Amino acid sequence: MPGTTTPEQDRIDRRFMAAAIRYARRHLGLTSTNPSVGTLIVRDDGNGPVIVGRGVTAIGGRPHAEPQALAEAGELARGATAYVTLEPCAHHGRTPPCANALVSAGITRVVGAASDPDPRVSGNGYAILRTAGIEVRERVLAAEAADQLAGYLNRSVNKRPEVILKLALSADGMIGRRGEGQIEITGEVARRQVHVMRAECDAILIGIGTAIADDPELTVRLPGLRTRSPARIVLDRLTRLPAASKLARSALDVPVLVATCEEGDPANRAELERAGVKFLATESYDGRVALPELLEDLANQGMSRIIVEGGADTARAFLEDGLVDRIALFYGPEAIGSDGIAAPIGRDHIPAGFRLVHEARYAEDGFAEWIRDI
Ligand code: AOF
Ligand code: ZN
Repeated sequence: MPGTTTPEQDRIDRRFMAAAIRYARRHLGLTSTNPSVGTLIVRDDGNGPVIVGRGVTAIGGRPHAEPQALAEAGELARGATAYVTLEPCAHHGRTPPCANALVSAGITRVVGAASDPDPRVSGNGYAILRTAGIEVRERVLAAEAADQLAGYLNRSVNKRPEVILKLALSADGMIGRRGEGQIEITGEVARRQVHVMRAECDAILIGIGTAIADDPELTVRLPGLRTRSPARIVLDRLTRLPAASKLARSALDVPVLVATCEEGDPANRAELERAGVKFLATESYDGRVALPELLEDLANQGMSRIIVEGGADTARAFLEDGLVDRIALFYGPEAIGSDGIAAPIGRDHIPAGFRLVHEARYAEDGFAEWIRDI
């Protein structure tokens, strides 16, 4: 009930919701079409609030977060508060609705963050709780939860994955040097952060120019996270990806999807297929792969978050089509000079409608991230 929360209760609610959001991050990128939701069961027996149950949507998307947290809490759930990063579900899927599970377990207060646009849930989850006499507080850290759930929310609302545009910029706003392929702009700590971002996505996407010039591997190479490499997608209208590329040679270990058009080279395609590369049939528009249709197909395959990692033309194409939802810029300390390839955007040239949500320093490098509302 708005207006009846004391400042002390508000402080507690924000603290535990922040913890629930951090907990939900564990399975970001691993829950397929389902969002990675976090639930904490918290009770206060007079000595301050204590977490007695935790749940995060299971890998693959089920079970949901709430029943897992309730199972851990057991009888301690009776009279406790549940913190949920997304409105609890109200529909009968493979399991009964989470809203009903919270009621049956004897939870007396529910604090929610993001609302669920899924028409089976939207408003109905909270209604089940209120009808059962549970006190419900909505929208605590709603913006923070929506930031984390952006992949799921985009897929539900816009029918396409969240597109994250990641660029590493030199001090003079360049992303590379002409004719030199991959050059080091940021240091090791920043590169590791990129690998964490990759691990939380369903696919990494690049243009064929970058695939040929840099011959990148595009995997997650952090200790303990090597199994978290998402699929690699190459925009390759004419099917030019070399069969000898690192991408093609590793296609049996980590999926490679080539978005190609009718005009693509059939002989090279056959060779790539033998190497295990998969193809996405796409339309061409204005001499390049039609991006809205491609994204729709990827959403239909269950993808919720795509990270676009280059090059400049691919970045520009996504920006021009208005298909970027999150901009993640890393800034190295050194300038490249006049033979550099200019980035289509920079710290001072962020398209309208985006707002700054994170800033960080990774050793010598800077980082900033912007999102726009869904
Ligand atoms: C929750 N808790 O942890 C998650 C929820 O196909 P189903 O039955 O798994 O339902 C998918 C929907 O459930 C999904 O669209 C979203 O509305 C909700 N996800 N809900 O109560 C959770 N992951
Ligand atoms: Zn549920």
